[in-house]
Amino acid sequence: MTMQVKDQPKRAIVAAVQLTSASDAEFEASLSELRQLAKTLGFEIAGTFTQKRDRFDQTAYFGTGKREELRSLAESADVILVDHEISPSQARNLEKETGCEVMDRTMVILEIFHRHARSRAARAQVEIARLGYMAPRMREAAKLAGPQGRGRSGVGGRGASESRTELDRRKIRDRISELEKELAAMGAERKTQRARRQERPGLARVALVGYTNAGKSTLMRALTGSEVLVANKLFATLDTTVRALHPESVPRVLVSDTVGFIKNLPHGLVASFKSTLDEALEASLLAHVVDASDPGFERQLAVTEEVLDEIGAKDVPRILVFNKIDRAGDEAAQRKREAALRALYPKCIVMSARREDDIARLRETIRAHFRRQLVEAELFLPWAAQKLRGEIFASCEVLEERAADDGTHFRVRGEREAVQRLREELGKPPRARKK
Ligand SMILES: Nc1nc2c(ncn2[C@@H]2O[C@H](COP(=O)(O)OP(=O)(O)OP(=O)(O)O)[C@@H](O)[C@H]2O)c(=O)[nH]1
Ligand SMILES: [Mg+2]
Repeated sequence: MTMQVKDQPKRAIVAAVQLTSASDAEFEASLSELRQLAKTLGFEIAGTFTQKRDRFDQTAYFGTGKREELRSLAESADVILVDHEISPSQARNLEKETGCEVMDRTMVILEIFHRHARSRAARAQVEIARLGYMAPRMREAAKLAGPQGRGRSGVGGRGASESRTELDRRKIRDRISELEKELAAMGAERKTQRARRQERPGLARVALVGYTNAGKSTLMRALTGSEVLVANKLFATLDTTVRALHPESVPRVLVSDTVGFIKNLPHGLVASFKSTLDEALEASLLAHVVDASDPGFERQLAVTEEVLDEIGAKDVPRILVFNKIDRAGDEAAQRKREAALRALYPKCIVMSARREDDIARLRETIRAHFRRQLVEAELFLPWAAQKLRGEIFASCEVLEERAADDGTHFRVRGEREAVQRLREELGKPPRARKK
């Protein structure tokens, strides 16, 4: 099985069985998403091929008669992309009958992740998921190759092919455990980095989460002035990045950009990206970004909520951000969409990442959320402890400063923890104080 795409764009047929349980709208939305995924991989769409059925054909996904039809259509194509996860034998049979390479939805997504993974951790995570996906398919390939490769007499053939499969299986298992060890080591490293971040005053963290291509990285850029990758591709981002909200304020807010979600995200990927998302889970606020211009936004929203649930982030407070409103048609259409969204989700933000004012409003909403968690306090800084002055200014907003005979009185506003830490530091006898 090859997953290589040559320089010449490959021509792909997007193919799917519409089960009786799938509504037309749902089915269409899923197909158009698969087309997007295919384009992300650089395929040229040669056509769409569908069949209504009450279940998948066990042998080759489509029914026998329909496969005849597909065969003639397939003559002008290189790849058939199937919009479901199909079994290794269904894929092999479909390949044999059509002469095209067959990739199912899972494989397409895995391939995109594979190409977009940059960091060591993301690469290892994707490889684990790919190996997990490939293992049963290699067995299938070996089963088919077995009798031919060993001659039809069958003497020793079956045994030989089985032991080869066994060997491959062991190799895959070993490789997976090797990668898992690497990841565990990287996890430990990340933990220290994280701990270091936590030591710093101002723990306010917001994570941008949401469906792929919703505009998370674009918002990350706009909010933090950083140069993260933005692309009109699915799964452009595979690593979590963390930057400070810009311009800085009290408390200092850290923003993280995360990997996007998609319908039927392969399970291997959910598991492997959990650690990346852990970073996001430490956020005390989630900004759930949704593409307001997508007619299927409700499905996107539901998928994201499901995954958040799955990774244990159900109870993290969140703001719902409907982005890309500028793409929802002309001004009247935009206003109408906005009103509809507000009626459905009264507390949501409706915006466009292309509008400065909207970005400013989002920034302010995030700040306000964290400001609400601030406390006001009186601090007294004796002359002998002036070294801590810088720390007060760094971790709190100073509302008032009054000099007295024995030191300085401050009225400050800051995070409860930051104020508490300063209090403790100031309460210590001079020699025990942090230098
Ligand atoms: N018209 C319009 N386009 C936008 C807006 N926000 C983002 N985009 C575009 O949408 C595409 C995807 O944006 P990204 O920021 O990469 O999306 P993402 O959510 O990070 O996507 P993944 O990393 O793939 O999960 C890019 O082409 C952006 O330029 C917006 O408000 N309006
Ligand atoms: Mg992104």
